[in-house]
Amino acid sequence: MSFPKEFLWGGAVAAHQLEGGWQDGGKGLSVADVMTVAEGDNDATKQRKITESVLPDHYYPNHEAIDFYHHYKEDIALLAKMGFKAFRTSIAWTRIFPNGDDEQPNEEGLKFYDDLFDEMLKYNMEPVVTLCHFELPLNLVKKYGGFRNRKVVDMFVKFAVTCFKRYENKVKYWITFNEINNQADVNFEFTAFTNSGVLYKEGENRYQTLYQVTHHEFLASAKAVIEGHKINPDFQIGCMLAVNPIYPETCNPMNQIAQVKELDTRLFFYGDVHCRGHYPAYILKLWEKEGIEVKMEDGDLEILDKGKVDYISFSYYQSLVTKWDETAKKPVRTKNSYVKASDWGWQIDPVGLRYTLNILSERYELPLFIVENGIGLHEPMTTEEIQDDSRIAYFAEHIAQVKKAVEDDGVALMGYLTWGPIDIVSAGTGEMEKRYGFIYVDKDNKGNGNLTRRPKKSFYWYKKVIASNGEDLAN
Ligand code: BGP
Repeated sequence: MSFPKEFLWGGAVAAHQLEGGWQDGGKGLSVADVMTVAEGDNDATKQRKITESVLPDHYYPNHEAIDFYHHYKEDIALLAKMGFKAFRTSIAWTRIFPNGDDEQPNEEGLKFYDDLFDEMLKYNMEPVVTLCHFELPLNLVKKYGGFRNRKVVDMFVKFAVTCFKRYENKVKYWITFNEINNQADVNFEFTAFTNSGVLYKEGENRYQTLYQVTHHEFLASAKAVIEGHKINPDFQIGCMLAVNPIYPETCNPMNQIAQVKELDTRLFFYGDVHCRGHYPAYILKLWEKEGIEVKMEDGDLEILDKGKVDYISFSYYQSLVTKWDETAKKPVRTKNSYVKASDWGWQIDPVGLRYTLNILSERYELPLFIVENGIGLHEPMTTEEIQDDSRIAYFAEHIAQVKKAVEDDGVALMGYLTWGPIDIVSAGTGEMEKRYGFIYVDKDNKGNGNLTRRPKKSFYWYKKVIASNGEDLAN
């Protein structure tokens, strides 16, 4: 048997992408509540609009999402039917501290997650909880500039500690910040907003902002790890990285340098600080050369060192390719002719997952946890069972590679969670019709539909995979 007996099979979601109930139970507005559905005909590049507040005549898909807030019992029962051993969700910060800077937590919000975790535990489903998954209180953006402001560090820690104490006996696995590194590309304004509540100002040095913001997030994460372990030494508190392995286009030596540069600044920098507890030499040099000055206070570096994470969780969807551009003197992206892409242009590469597991395992020697993997598909509404054979093939090929990493390469892996086991709102585009689920939800991009849930063919396939502990991948 390649997977250990206690291997955590299951799925993952984020509160804002499925809960709905945007004004229920005393919840405040979050960044996700002011994002529309992306428009445009190019699936790969369309982006969501961010509005200053909730405006009339705009459709905000996260407001209702799939109304998990009112359907969670039915949904958890369906996941339990598949045999889920773990379910990852996030705690919406705005249910607990509606404005982010409130004195007291909101009891109704705390109670909702008590009930939700109890429901999972009833089926022996381990909760895996992300504290900050793209849902900062909007008030923190407006009043403080999001994580630009050091004050937000302690607000996050207060939120984390409130959750640690309240759910001490229900939740063991925690994640501090979802995909902390996906804001590394500063040309992409959307991730600065969703990850950190940052709206770039005209003409500002975005890299200066990025590194200041991430310093604050590293501190917030490290402080949460330190405080969490005081509350319960058995807590497992991890970081979360969006991993897109980046291959060099050819064996041209300069393309290897392009790969090193890209991986360092987009991935390893974030993993290194979280796992090794200090800033790596390559980033200190980059700051020096680019004139970036990150404001730190006495004791910060000690906190980073003490607050190292217990494990590394990560998402994996696709791999990328880079080459050195001699004219621009920097790496540039190029296509991979060896792999196909999804309808949204995401390059499908199962072997890249094995590669990822290897590079993370070798570099950090920490347990790994795959907490997102999956494929978004167009699946038109039908009354028949959806025959999602291409999803089954995607998962079978990825799990086969995960197996090799565990069996042949000696990677220590805690579990495998698929992204969006039930159809939910896409984070990147706001579409409902970018479907990841084993369970179909009757709702479209405009909000039409009666929210009925229906298992797809893959529902029964994944159930069999879990029951056989990953041995039976046949369709
Ligand atoms: C990751 C996020 C998720 C999620 C997933 C799929 O970046 O952590 O929140 O949604 O990607 O992306 P999308 O929903 O844009 O297809």
